[in-house]
Amino acid sequence: MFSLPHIPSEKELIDKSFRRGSRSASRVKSSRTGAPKELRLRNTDLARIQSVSAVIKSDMDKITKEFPSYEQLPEFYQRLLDIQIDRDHYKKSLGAMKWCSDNVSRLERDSLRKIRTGDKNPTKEFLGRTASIIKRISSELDSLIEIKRIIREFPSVEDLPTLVIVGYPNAGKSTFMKNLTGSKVKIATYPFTTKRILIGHAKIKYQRYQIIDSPGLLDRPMDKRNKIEQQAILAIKELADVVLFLVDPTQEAEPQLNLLDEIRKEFKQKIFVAINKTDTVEKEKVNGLKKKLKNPMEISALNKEDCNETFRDIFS
Ligand SMILES: Nc1nc2c(ncn2[C@@H]2O[C@H](COP(=O)(O)OP(=O)(O)OP(=O)(O)O)[C@@H](O)[C@H]2O)c(=O)[nH]1
Ligand SMILES: [Mg+2]
Repeated sequence: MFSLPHIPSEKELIDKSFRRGSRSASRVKSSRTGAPKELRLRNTDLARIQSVSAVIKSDMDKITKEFPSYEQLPEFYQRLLDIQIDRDHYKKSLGAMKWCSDNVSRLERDSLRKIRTGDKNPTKEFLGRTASIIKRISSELDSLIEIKRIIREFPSVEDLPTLVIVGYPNAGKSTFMKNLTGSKVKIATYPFTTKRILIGHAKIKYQRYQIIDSPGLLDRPMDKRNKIEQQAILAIKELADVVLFLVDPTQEAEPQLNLLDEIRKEFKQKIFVAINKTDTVEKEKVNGLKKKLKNPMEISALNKEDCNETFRDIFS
């Protein structure tokens, strides 16, 4: 979706640029120009400094130019990033790349001038100061590596009628998603298996629909919700045309009903409710739950046909 430049770590950048510097220096040193020794040594230092600097500037400038700025991201992705990182930190980290490039350029200019005017040889000092400039941006490089990982995992949202599947952890959301859309989502018996918004597609005749598997939500206040749950809230808020709320009859009913109430109050989209796992619980239990819900569907997400039918009911 976005082509993102390589972000080196502090160590990688120092190693890479210094290695390139050494290589250029030895090339000049061993070249048979017939020039006097002193001149050759001077050219060796020039070559080393210029190469080190070129590598750093090229990496930093590429990041500054190609890494999307926060403002360039579509709004939904900004919100998704907001959940996971501090946006000021994002801006500051990108700014640090330019700071590094500018400082290395300045240092290079000063050092080259010293070499040409025959002042005290500045090579060692140049290398030491360059390394400390890079060390100064170490945590910003790490942040950008993390931001890049997040951006790469962005779901690719399309402008299609969209169903968001929500519910308690372990309710069977991903199982439903997998059987409806064929997406290879992870399913497991432990809660919070799904950690981010995942997108799949299903069709009715020629119309494509976007189906979103969201992380589990717990019944607790919004400001207590973790980053994983917040993504589920964002999916409802920003992407859902309709919501499918799965109730898990093998788990305690009350917190799930509270959660359903909250979602009904908080969002204006139509919420469909299905009692899942009806293949595994007693009929009385399902009937007990049914009394507390208005006309819920009864399904087993393990059964593909149930998933297809639920989907068609929702969009009919
Ligand atoms: N018997 C039965 N088991 C089900 C059904 N649906 C899901 N499961 C099982 O319930 C467990 C949790 O399923 P998931 O699909 O991972 O649940 P989830 O809601 O995506 O869970 P999180 O991602 O952690 O929120 C798995 O062991 C599934 O096999 C069902 O209809 N019947
Ligand atoms: Mg899941």
